Amino acid sequence: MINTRKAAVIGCGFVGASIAFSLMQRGLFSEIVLLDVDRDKAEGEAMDLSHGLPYTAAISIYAGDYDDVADCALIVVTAGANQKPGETRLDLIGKNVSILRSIVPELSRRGCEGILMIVSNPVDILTYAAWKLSGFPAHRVIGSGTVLDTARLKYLLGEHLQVDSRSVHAFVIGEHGDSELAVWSGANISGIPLTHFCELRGYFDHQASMQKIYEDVRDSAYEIIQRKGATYYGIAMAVARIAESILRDEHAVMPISVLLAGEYGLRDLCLSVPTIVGKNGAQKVLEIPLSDEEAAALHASAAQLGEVIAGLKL
Ligand code: 6V0
Repeated sequence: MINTRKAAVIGCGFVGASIAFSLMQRGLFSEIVLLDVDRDKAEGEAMDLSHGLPYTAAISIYAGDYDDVADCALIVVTAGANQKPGETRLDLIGKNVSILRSIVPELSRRGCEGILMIVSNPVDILTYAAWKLSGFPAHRVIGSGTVLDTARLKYLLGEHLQVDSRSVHAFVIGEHGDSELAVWSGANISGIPLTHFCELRGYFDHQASMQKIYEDVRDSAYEIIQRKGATYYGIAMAVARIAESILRDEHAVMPISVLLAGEYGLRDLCLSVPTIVGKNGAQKVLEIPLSDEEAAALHASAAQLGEVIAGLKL
């Protein structure tokens, strides 16, 4: 049986601890289990977070083991190595697939019925591996995907145009990584086509601006890691937002990483495309209109991920 008010975070490093903090602030769950191979780390984070409880809602946050995870409605996996300066996300595959192999069978063995959300990188590859290793239905295994990259795009466009980033409607799709793409053809500011809005603001150099903003989004993690060693607050808020849509069955449209089964002419790999997110996880993968150039970039991103997946022995 699922306890709809219970979540687990597996891996309590920078990202896992920040996610636990973010989930706690949103008050979505009444119980949060923290699990890490380094039990002391999980216990320390649980103690630290618990000391904030007098200022939030009544939540039980504790370090646990896989038996505690079994009935969770949401299981977030952040265990694994992070990028070191100069490393790409794809450089982490070997280490992180083997960590996933030690985690996912523990969940399957206990018949977990909650939504499994992968955050560790390379997130698309690990989401696919988690789906394969778990035997769970595909809609229950999702990755945080390009939800974070989409937030970065909205933020940078908001700054550029001096408009609230929540009024910016645009997606980053494809790999959460170097081959991702921005869907400029559908981007708009509360219904006003992007190029039209730019012109209202006195900007006419669309091509150059879009390229610069895309590169800044794509390279954000490298820039942050170079300065502070890791990225964690942005992803923590993105994960809490996905969790909220699952818990409240909101049917929000978000570019999570999902298994494709023919959408966009792609199959047997996970990558991010706009998807309706609700209590069953990925409720429906949406096929949005893409320009020819965007469709080609999505296929190139998929080809790169497909090659990596072909090399995995799952
Ligand atoms: P970190 O601070 O090194 O934390 C990793 C944690 O995982 C450590 O506490 C480890 O002890 C723990 N761990 C390792 N193996 C296991 C295991 N088998 N079971 C349980 N716990 C284990 O790394 P950080 O938190 O910075 O990053 C974690 C992962 O998130 C990395 O793969 C990052 O690349 C990835 N990120 C993904 C993002 C996204 O948008 N999807 C964004 C930022 C980071």
